Amino acid sequence: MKMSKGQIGRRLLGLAVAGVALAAGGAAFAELGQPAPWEWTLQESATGVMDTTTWFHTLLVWIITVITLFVLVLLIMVVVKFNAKANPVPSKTTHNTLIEVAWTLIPVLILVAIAVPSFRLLFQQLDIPKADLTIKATGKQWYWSYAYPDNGKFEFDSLLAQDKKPRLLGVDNEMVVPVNKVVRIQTTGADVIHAFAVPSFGIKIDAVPGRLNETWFKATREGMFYGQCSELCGKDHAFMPIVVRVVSDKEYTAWIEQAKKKFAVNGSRPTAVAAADGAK
Ligand SMILES: [Cu+2]
Repeated sequence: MKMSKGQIGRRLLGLAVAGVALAAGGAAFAELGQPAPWEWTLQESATGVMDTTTWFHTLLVWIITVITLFVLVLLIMVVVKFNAKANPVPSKTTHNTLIEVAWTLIPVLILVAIAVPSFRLLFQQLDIPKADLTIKATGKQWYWSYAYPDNGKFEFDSLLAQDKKPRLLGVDNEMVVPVNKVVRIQTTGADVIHAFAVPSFGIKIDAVPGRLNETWFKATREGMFYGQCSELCGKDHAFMPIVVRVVSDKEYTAWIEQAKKKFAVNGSRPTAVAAADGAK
């Protein structure tokens, strides 16, 4: 099939319009705290670290786009201007000092421009501020356990709840934290390596048996935030979601009181199991 120039132009225009529409609609696909159908951007941010991560990501996309287009233009120029047909008598040029200095210096400057915000983000992630609250998240085959050593000293299990929405992300007992407080997460694996990750908070850290890794977040808005185990850990790797419920100070205090009673003695083990243990 042969297309006329007009047809090709119209097709390209159609593609461009579709691209712009998709880009404009991208924000609509993103949902706070959870993935959305056809989402192709990062999940909406709920912490300072994720704000910086999102900003840095956008910066890199722009830099890489400009570089790619620039190289494309150079390639086209080479093909059109410097082919054998256009140059029956080849040029004998071998050096051009100005260009050589430029193509060494400019990439160095670009790398420095990337390195500065990159290190700033790394420090923001790794330099953990004074924590208001510590939670220990233990990855197990295949669920998470959360311990609150500060208040109440209780621990409970968090298992996938098939009947809850969003599908494959809901759990029976979610981690609950207060809004605008620095939460330090200490994580370890009870059996194999798992990874604790919540995209909206910009955190992802391995939970390694025999070792305590830590990370932190300060959620700036209330709501439900979903994540998943992010290290292939066995057959039910896909079925051990992470759910963090961010609530007000008042709600948090109330929850702590409730949780202390609910999880204090027997953890979240079914009553029958606990009773059997007691009978031994
Ligand atoms: Cu896992």
